[in-house]
Amino acid sequence: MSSEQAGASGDAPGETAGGASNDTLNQLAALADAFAAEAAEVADRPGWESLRLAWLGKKQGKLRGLMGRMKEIPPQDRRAFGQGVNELKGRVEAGLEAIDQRLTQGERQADQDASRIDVTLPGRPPQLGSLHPVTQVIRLIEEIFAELGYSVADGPEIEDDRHNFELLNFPPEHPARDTQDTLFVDGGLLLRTHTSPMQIRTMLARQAPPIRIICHGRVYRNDNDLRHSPMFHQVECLAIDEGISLGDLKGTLEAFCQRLFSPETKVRLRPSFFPFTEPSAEVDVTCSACRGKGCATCSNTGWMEILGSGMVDPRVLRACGIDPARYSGFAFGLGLDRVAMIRYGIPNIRMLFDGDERLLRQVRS
Ligand code: 2U9
Repeated sequence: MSSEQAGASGDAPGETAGGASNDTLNQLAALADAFAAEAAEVADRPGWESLRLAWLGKKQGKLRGLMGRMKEIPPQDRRAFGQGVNELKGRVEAGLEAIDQRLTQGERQADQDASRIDVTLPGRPPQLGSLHPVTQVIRLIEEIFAELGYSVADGPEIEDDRHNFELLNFPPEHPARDTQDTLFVDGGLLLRTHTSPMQIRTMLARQAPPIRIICHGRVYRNDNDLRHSPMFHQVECLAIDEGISLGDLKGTLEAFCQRLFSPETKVRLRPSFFPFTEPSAEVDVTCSACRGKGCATCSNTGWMEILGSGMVDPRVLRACGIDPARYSGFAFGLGLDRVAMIRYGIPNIRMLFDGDERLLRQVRS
């Protein structure tokens, strides 16, 4: 009800159909306009609540005040006044309801906007696993030897004295059999101290050379200090055929080390002794960290001592059923953990076996 509506009743001036004076009804119409104007300003819930209290509030609501004025209205106008007030109340209630709906709709929309999934955002990448540095090194070594025509042989980690020592020409009193060096298990068995028994088993099982194999895996020694772990990893290479010479050993070592480290890598042999090879040699390679200049990895020598090698002792060949008059062979071995530490700059062997995932993230290939 606007002021024009209130005045457009067509009744006699100053009177309405119900008999209320125009002044009173004009006041109601002005209130309706005032409500409409205030309602248009409401932008949020607190504003809506203030408007409701101002108009419908039990203590200070404008409509309650109007009803309180009923006594001042002449009796003949009361009906029309009551109707007018009711109509205004209806408008106020409907107006408040409309604002409530508008606010609710806005709130729902805001909720939806806040929880909307942005399908254009990049997804979270899945956490990828990675291979342990020692596994990465052994995979590379397997690949290098596969290219050279070698296959991979396997064998048990729990061995007997015969395969681990006797057939490898360790004399009965050799100190490697001491409990200070070897970890024994029940039944006179032991944890293999090197990967060589796998070659012994391969030779015993095979009909005749040529043999070109590598063997790798865990080996165990009764050693536990800052530089040694009771379990570590080795790989060994064995080639047996007619006419195999020390030159073949050196050529294979060079080809292998240049693929494992870098094409510029140089190899040098120093005389040594192992029960299972004769002659035997320690093998040094130019330091891959400093390229031979001298650094902490090579103790400032420019060379890294990483392999042992030699021509397979004829007694080992004979013990495994291979005629040393017809066949000869070379063998060499190296520690995989040492290579992984050099390759990935890992300062302490413990870090390889601690199971700390941060190491794996740093050496992800
Ligand atoms: C057979 C005959 C000979 C394998 C060899 C070495 C020399 C050697 C060490 C290097 C570092 C082990 O991890 S390490 O401590 N290895 O020095 N290994 S010759 O000789 C064999 C193997 C099997 C039947």
